[in-house]
Amino acid sequence: MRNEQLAVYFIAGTPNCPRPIETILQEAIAGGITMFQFREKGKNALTGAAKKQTAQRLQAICREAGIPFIVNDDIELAVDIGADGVHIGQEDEAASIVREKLKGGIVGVSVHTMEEFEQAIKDGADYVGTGPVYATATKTDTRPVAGTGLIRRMKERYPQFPVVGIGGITLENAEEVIEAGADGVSVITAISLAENPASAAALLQNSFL
Ligand code: TZP
Ligand code: MG
Repeated sequence: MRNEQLAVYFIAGTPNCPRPIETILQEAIAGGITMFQFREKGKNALTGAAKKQTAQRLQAICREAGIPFIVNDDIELAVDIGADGVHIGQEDEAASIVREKLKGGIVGVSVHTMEEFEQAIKDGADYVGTGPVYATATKTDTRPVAGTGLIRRMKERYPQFPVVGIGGITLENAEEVIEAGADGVSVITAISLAENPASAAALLQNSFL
């Protein structure tokens, strides 16, 4: 993958979306998102066949738009439908094992310390996500708010390695995350609950100017 593909990384599952997730994804793509992660979690999350069918519809939308379609956690689903990649946490299998199962797909890993970051690099991760950079209500079992300091240190030590910030990122603070050195911002709420997901995505892109 290229670092630029992380620029505006939209993450969503049906519980995050007040309108059909397919519609919101299409609007976000029109606004210029560079990558999408299907993260079907929490209350009323789809499972089984419904989850798979939704994943396949979203995958088709991403393919048409030429952006990577990444599946959160569910390695089996990712392999089953031939997703472009998976995103895993510290609780999941090592990136090296996941990479093997995925045969060439993108493997993203959530990290919260420099040690976890260096381990992810050793394990062959393609990119890491780190946060929560700011307070978020979207995920309740997060680590403490990290601010932008870790991103800064990570990119000082490994300038080329792709890093994306996550957690509480908005149109207002996205620039700060990029300024700290991140290759991009990953957001749920800032796009999924935006009145106009297309313009939200476009404004997030503007954080790079
Ligand atoms: N991991 C750390 S914070 C978070 C995840 C999945 C939630 C990000 O959601 P939002 O709405 O962009 O704060
Ligand atoms: Mg996880």
